[in-house]
Amino acid sequence: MSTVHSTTYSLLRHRGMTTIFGNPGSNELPFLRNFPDDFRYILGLHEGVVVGMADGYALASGKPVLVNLHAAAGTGNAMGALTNAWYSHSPLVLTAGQQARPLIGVEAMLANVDATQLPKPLVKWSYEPACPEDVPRALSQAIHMASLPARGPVYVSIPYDDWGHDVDADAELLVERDVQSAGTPSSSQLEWFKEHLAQAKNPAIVLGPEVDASRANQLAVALAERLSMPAWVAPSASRCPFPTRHPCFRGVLPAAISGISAKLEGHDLVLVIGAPVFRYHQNAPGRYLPEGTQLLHLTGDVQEAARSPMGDTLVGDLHATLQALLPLLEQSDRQLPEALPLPEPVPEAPGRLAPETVFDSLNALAPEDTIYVKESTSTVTAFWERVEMRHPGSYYFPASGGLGFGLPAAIGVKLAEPDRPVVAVIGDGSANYAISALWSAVQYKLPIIFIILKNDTYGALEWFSRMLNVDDAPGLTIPGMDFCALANGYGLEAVLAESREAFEKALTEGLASDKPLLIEVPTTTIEP
Ligand code: TPP
Repeated sequence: MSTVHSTTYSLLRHRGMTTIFGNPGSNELPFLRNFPDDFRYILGLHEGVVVGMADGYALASGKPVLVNLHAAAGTGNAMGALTNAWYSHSPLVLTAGQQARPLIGVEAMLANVDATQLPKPLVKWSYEPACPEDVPRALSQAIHMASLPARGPVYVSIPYDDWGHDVDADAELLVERDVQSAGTPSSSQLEWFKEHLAQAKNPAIVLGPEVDASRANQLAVALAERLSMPAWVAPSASRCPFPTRHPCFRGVLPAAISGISAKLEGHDLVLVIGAPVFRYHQNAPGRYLPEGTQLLHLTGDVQEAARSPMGDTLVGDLHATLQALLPLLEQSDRQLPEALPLPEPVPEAPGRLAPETVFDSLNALAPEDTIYVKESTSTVTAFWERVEMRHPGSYYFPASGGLGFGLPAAIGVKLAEPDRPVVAVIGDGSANYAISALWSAVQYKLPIIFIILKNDTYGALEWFSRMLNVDDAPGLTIPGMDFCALANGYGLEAVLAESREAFEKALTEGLASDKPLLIEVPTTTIEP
């Protein structure tokens, strides 16, 4: 007879979800009993790390991922990381072990009271099965909910006495169920889109993370070339949707209303693909768009579509829509934009390295298919200018700005993409939100290079404090940390690189190694 336990593992196996990220407690042990040989369990030492690793894995693999958390406390620890997973549309199937059913009502230790409320509003769906026999069906629903557009995290709370229950033969029907979505626009919708584009005299294109997630990068390039448009990356970029040395590439739009308006001045049409309109950050009010500019938007997310303050939106599958649209568009006779000039090296001075110098070395030495996981907030602009990214899936940044993503996400990315080099570029502030991820990198023998840019400050906050005229805020400097010692404490090799030569030597050795390496680089502070 099949049980909740055996049916669940069959379901996960059938969906290819054999890598499970977790941090266990007593409520989760019955699920982990007889853990099958064809599954792997990736342990994180804190639930922020667990969700960060799972997020990285889901982003790089494009597949739903099972996460096993411990009751309410584990869920609470995971919530910060969940802000990023929510905004990056990561299909995380979060499960949390619940107390045994008879003990929930009396609020025994580890009862997750009102469990389904706890992760809201950072999940698409939250559920606790009403009876043990419903657990496999609930997990099947969770997997499909997470995977269907717009993708996102879901949550299922499972009482631990459910796992041993028998299920009837029909539970097997769940295992092979397939649920698909289709989203190609109608011919009149395509015609409408085409007409707007054909009439534009000076269009620009703005590309968001969904382009990279749906692997529509080459279609975006073809569209930019077809209409000879400058191509911007949408503000607060969490992925790289467009090759950064392409002649059309213009960089990342600023994350402010007035800043975006200024950059888009002169364009009669702005076509936004696969991004919210827009993901602002600084409060710099102004007109949303320059006078006379029209905005056309394509997204797979109904919420993004509905909440935009301006423009006309088509909700559909990005890849399928672009594929259908391209053959309808004639080649523009406008001149292709000229490629941005390469940035000059910054003069080298004794003392700390400039982050720009670190990025120039990285750009020169890292293989072209390197995947960068970036979480150093003051160096975002410099990084985009200096490090070339050509291939889909080359860049991941916390999608909600919640720190603690970078170190664990790099681990998840490397587990999903073992054949590509993975370099994590992390600020000294950011690194501390999830420092125990280093342990997982060592234990699972993942050759990742962790570069810690140590400027001894919360650099981006120092910049913000100038913007907001707050010149007396405490708590913005973070001196006195030894990242090599921290790394060694988790069993990781580490190098302190205090010159360009030392950094390049360590990087070269790290790239050739089959073990993780941390490189601590004392750096100057720069403007974001
Ligand atoms: N807590 C979380 C979980 N997320 C945040 N974004 C912040 C606090 C606020 N915050 C934004 S940027 C920043 C902080 C603390 C500084 C990060 O410092 P660091 O990683 O050293 O990067 P730098 O800005 O110096 O490049």
